[in-house]
This record gives sequence, structure tokens and C-alpha cells, in this order.
Amino acid sequence: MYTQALNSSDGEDRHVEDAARAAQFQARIDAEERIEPNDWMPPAYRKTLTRQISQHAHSEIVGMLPEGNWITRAPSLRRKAALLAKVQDECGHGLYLYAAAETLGSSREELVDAMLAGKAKYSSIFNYPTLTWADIGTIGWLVDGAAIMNQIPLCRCSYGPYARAMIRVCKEESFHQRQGFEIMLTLCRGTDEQKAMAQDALNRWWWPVLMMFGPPDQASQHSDTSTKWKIKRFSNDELRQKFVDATVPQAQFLGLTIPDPAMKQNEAGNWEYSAIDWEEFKQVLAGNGPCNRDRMAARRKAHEDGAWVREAAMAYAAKRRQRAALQAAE
Ligand code: BYC
Repeated sequence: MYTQALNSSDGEDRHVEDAARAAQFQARIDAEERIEPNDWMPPAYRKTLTRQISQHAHSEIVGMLPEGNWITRAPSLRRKAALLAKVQDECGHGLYLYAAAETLGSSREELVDAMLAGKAKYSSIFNYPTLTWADIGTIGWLVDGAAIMNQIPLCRCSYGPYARAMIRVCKEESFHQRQGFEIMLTLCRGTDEQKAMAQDALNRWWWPVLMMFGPPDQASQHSDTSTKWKIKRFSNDELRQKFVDATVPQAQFLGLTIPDPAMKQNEAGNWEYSAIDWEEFKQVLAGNGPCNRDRMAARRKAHEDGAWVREAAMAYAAKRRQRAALQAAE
């Protein structure tokens, strides 16, 4: 009886303490202070950040596949060098992001395993195929363009390691966007066949790119808490609209037509677009996009093929630890 009473009062004390810490944490967020790895944070903040950062990391890594598909077929040495550098940059982004997620207490191994087991998501956009060289231009122009729109506000995210990683990622994404736009410009100023190829790529990528920003605001599960904690600075729909408004003049400059005949500019200057097919998005997230199975198979194979590298690195690290311990004992 006495023990029970003690436990219940212990529980209440802990509850009061947690509420006070949560209030203090929110006050720091409201004051635009950065949260760092060793600071106290609500378990749900840690969980949602780990979810978002790891999904972001997986997207960078899976994102290497559709473009990597064209490295051997780039039309010139210059194009090949730029594409190689871009794909390597995406790999680097994945590594910074896994490192940022690790500061929250989940190992890279756990995060990668969750992705390979199909438990963690990666961006829907990378489940579409790259059929022609114009797809490489379109990915740089639109996919990296959308990524920049989404990631610039993440440079002001409340969690320090994520915000700092985003600064470098955004600089590199800007270069990617420019190289993609330049490919499109070259195709659009080329032969009729090249321009048709560019238009075809835009037709296929436009709607999937709009889906990259996530479900509409009323269906977004995480937006409210992520906004309260200043992980998100803009809603999914706000960023989607900013992207459309920035992209329409670029398409006009290229002489390309956005595949949305009902699209119109309103009095405020915003481009109103037609309804997005959210059923297609759901299907892609459920694993039924055109390339989901290929992407997962390629990642699993790469992981298996890389086992010897991980083993060698572990053996080397163990040897170094052993040598350091021996030296310390001398
Ligand atoms: N694809 O409540 P919501 C790049 C999921 S760019 C797949 O609104 P949140 C790159 C969402 O995760 C691409 N899943 O979520 C560019 C959630 O599911 P869970 C990566 C999506 O987090 C060029 C559920 O739907 N960028 O890497 O508030 C070359 C409900 O959504 C998608 C980032 O990851 C999607 N498109 O907002 C190479 C940026 N959209 O977790 C690489 C960081 C939503 O409950 N992430 N879902 O199972 C974010 O900014 C936010 O996580 C999102 C979603 C805006 C994407």
C-alpha cells in the first residue's frame, strides 16, 4: 500500500517535471534558439526528426539511381563529368543526413535496415523511370528545383545538425538545378526532335514533382507538430504554390508547355493548378509506382555487395582500438 502510494506520487512528480521541461523546450523554440544533440527534447520531437531526416537521407541515396542510369549514356564528356559530380553530391547529402540523424541516437545501420525492410519511406519521385536524356535535364530543373524550395526553409529548422547540413546541401542543389535547366535550354534550342523530347519529359515529371511536397495540408499528419516545433516553416501546399509560381516563367522561357491546360494566373499573381491525382501518390507510397521494386532491389543488392567494405572497416577500427589500448597501457 505504502509502496503503491510512493510510486504514484513518483509518477506524478515525473509528469510535472516533464511538463515543465516541455514548456521550457517550447519557449526555447519560440525564442528561435537552436536545439543541439545533448539538449533535452521531447521524445516525440526526437522521433519525428529521426523520421524526417532519415527519410530525407534515404531519398538522396535512392535518388542516385534514376540519374546514375544515364552516366554511361551522357551525350558528351562535359555532360558526363557534370552528371557524375551531381550523383556523387547526392551520395554526400545522404551521408551528412545519416550523420545528422545519428546525433538523435539511431545508428546509420538501424536507419538503413529500416529502409531496406520497406519500413521507412523515401521520396515518391524516385519511383519514376528516366527514359531519355531529357529526363536528366528535367530532374535537375524540376526535382532539384522542388528540393531547393523545400530545403531552403530547413536551413532555419530548430534542430542544429539538420539545419547546418541543409546549408551545404542547398548550395549543391542550386548547382544541380542550374545544370538541369541548362540541359533543357540546350534541348529546347536544338532540333524539333530534341524539343519534343524535352516537352515529353516535362509532361511525365510535372505531376509527380508536385507530389514531392507531400499530401495537401488538410491530409498532412505531421505538419501541426512540425510547425509548432519549427521543423517546418511552411506548409506542404505553401511550398508547392511557391514552386509552381517560380517554375511557370522558367517553362515559358524554355518555350515548353506545362501539362495542365486549365492552369491560370489569379489576380494575386499566383498560378492556380488543377487537382493533383492523390490516388497515384498513395499507390507510389504503397510500393506500386513504376520503379519501386527495381529501386528496392538495387539498394538491397548494393547493400549486400558492400558487406565486405563494412566488415573491412570494422576490422580496421577494431585493430586501431586494440593498438591504442596497448599504447595506453605501455
Ligand atoms: N514521398 O504529414 P506529412 C531529394 C509521407 S528531395 C514519400 O505531410 P511531413 C533529392 C510522409 O513522410 C526529396 N513520402 O509529412 C532531390 C508521411 O509518412 P510517415 C526528399 C512522402 O514529414 C534531387 C506521410 O507521407 N526531401 O532528396 O510533415 C536529387 C504524411 O506526410 C512524401 C525531403 O525528404 C513524398 N513525396 O512532410 C536527389 C525533405 N510526402 O513518415 C535527391 C525533408 C510525404 O508518417 N522532408 N510523405 O510514414 C520534408 O520536408 C517533409 O518530410 C515532407 C513531408 C514535406 C516531405
